[in-house]
Amino acid sequence: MFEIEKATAAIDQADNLEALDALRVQFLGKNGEITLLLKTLGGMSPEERKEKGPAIQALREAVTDAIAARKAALESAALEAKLAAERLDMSLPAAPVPQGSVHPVSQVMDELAEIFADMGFAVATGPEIEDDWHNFTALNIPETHPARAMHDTFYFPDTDAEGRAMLLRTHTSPVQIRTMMSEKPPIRIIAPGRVYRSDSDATHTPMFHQVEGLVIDRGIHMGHLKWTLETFLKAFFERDDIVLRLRPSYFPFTEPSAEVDVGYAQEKGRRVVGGDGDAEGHAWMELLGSGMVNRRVIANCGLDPDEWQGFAFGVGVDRLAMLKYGMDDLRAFFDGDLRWLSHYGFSALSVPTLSGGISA
Ligand code: 2NM
Repeated sequence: MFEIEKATAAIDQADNLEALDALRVQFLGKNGEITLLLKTLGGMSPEERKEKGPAIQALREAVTDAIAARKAALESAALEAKLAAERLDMSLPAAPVPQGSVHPVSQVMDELAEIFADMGFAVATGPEIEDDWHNFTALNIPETHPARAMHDTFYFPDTDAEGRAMLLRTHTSPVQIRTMMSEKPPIRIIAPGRVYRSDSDATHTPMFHQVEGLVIDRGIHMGHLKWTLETFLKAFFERDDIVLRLRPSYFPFTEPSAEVDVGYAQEKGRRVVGGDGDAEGHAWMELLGSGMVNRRVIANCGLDPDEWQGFAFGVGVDRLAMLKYGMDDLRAFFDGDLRWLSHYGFSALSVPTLSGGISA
């Protein structure tokens, strides 16, 4: 005998949607208890049906309503639980906690781009696989010149389609050559990037990073060169007492050429850039190569050297990073040791800007 109180009690106690659906089948399914009651109406006399029919329909409605009410309650409880479980604490730091860091070489390259952008220089890039014309010949380093051997070049076994020897660039100067050939002066660029020389010991790695700068315009002279390097080094080392000494030197691609020394002091076993190299407790350290671009190089790029002059300079990025951030072993730069990277690396979020502090 079907009892509505027991049925609604069971429905109200169903503690999940599966249990509730099992009860719906039990009462209202094809062979459900109420369905069977409804089927008994067919065998009744019209009078009996008139009396029992509304009562059975009322049972069916009561069960249907109870199931709908329980279903709504269970669904809203499920939603509440889901919302509670998915609540985010907006005050927590981003998860997972960031573990990567910006390599000091990348950091210094970003700093260089920022400093030189402020002086109107664009960043230029070019291929690391070069031909010997762009890497040597255009730069006034002829076939037989000892400078070619000096650079300890990595050559490829085959030439390119034009029969030119292919190599890994030994400096970023071919980027300057390509820029002079494709852009109209005035030109103000820096070319940072990887360079390769067959050289390996405590202070030399076969791949290292260089940045070279080039200015081509009318009436450019060594005063522009010295001001540019002084302004750059003051911004990079974040101090005003940077003193430069330009020493006559020789490069085939510049004439005249100058080696640029910077004054430094020895503090707690490491070199700290700043001060007059001739002052007490100070000395000079060779830092950059530079000079006025050789008129033969300007002509090689299709420009008239009587109209256009320029200066160029080059410096090791890895060396700049070591001096500024105090590493003493160049080889560790390329070991990929996570302890070294987390010690010397920079946050990806601290982008160098002149307004915010170059390395703050
Ligand atoms: C240096 C030193 C001196 C240099 C010259 C040129 C170019 F393409 F304009 F001729 N690019 N870079 C240069 C001059 C590089 O590095 C030690």
